[in-house]
Amino acid sequence: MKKQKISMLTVCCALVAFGAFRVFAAVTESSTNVPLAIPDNSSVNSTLNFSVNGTISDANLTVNISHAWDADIRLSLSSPTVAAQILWQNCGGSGDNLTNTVIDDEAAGLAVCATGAPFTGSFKPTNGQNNTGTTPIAAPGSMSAFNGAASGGVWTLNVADDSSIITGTLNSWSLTLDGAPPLPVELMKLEIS
Ligand SMILES: [Ca+2]
Ligand SMILES: [Ca+2]
Ligand SMILES: [Ca+2]
Repeated sequence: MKKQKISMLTVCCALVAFGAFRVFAAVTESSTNVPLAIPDNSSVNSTLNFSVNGTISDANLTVNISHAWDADIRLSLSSPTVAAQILWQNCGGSGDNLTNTVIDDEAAGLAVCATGAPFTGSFKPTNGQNNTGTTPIAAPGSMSAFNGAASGGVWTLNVADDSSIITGTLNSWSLTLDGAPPLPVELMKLEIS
């Protein structure tokens, strides 16, 4: 009887550990709603249906954009329950593209916003500080605004172009979401009894 209890506990622990690993390690999912043209002096919405649901403890956004005048680009991200956060604006001057650009509150900020294209690496949300006077600067949002919210459902990335003549393409984007491992209810009951 004791042996049975111990082996039951082992199974429970293994299931809990497996469940935690399977569902709540950081999960990356990519938008299938790409590529999309970024219209001149306008914007486009791309969606990503995040299939794994949990409570977010950290959210990072990765984008790949072709654009021959980066200062035109403004990125805003909204989750199923969190309003749009402006994450990138007015950076890169006449430089080209955002290539594997990760927007991460835990990364360092850009020392200079006007240069640095194609911004490969991880950066805090930008505040467009070097473009003052040419374009309205909106209050920057944050990726941590998504912390505590549910991960599952349709997220929307709005890619805006704020100046005429040069256009671009949203090639791809993905979300990497992490969350605390909850214990499945049935396993908790077994452990208590
Ligand atoms: Ca601009
Ligand atoms: Ca982060
Ligand atoms: Ca443009």
